[in-house]
Amino acid sequence: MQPRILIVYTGGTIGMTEDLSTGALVPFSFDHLMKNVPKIGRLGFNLDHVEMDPPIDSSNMNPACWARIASVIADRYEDFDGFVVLHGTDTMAYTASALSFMLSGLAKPVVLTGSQLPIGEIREDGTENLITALQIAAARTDAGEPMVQEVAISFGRHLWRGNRATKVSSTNFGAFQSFNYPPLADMDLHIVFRERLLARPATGGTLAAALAMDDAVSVVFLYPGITEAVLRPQLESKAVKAVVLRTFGAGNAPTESWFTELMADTVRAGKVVVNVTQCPAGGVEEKRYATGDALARSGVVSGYDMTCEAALTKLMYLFGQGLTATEVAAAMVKPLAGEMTV
Ligand code: ASN
Repeated sequence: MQPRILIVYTGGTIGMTEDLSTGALVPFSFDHLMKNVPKIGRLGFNLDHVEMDPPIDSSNMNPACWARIASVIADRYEDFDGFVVLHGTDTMAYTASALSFMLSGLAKPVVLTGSQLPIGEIREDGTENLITALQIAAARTDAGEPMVQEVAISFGRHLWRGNRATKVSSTNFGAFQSFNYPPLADMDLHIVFRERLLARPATGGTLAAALAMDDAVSVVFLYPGITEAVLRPQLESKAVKAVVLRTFGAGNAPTESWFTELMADTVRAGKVVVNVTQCPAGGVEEKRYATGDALARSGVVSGYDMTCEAALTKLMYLFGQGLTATEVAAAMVKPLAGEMTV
């Protein structure tokens, strides 16, 4: 039987054209995109599509759009073997992370891809990325099971776990990297899957889509010279229930008393502070330095080796589930969808 794949088109460079009045790239229709990939028919797949109206540059992505993508996948889950989400690269890692939490029990591929140059230009990476993503979504194991049973990003020469990936280049055709988890597949002459690295749902897994995401979450990036006057209003804001604290190195932060007291005050006020390193690779080891230990003692929880994208969307998801701050803090240190190594 032909593989049945649903393409969810959200926008991004892959489907953009030039605005003749400004020369800037703007999102364009799915029909335009398809007209420029005539060889897609040669795959012999049974394709259908859903188009976000209007298609967007992914800088405009938000939790409401994530809920739309997740509900499309959940509503049509039984009708398709796999799902390809076409998405701008700028925030693709956030969407992949969010979907990985929102779609629990996933046992089919959800493959995000996009491109650095629009399909239809003379030189571009979109055609290959789209065709490869479709082939990955259709791939099966020897036992006939879907090869990929998680949310992944297929881009350039690699397939990445979605909630481990991060955008590393605005120009390179290999726009994504996952520093703390190896590629799930390498795409050269052949698509070679690393099967032992692929996630599998817990036994009896049935898909459950959680669409509520709580956006009362923020990111604070530390730097030498940060002051209490700058930081305290951000952490005391009533609009914020939780903060991803981007720390130095192995999870270190200043030990000046104003800082450690502010962290303790924030946690005492019932907020969740998650320690995630600014380093692209490696993670938080709280007890390695006194400067990290001080944070842990003030009640800040470790984000281990999570990306910022994963930590932020995990907080949104957990608060969206209606959990209390104590419950969220406890859940943050446990892997939900392969996003961390504890
Ligand atoms: N600005 C574009 C987007 O994220 C970038 C891209 O897709 N390459 O929608």
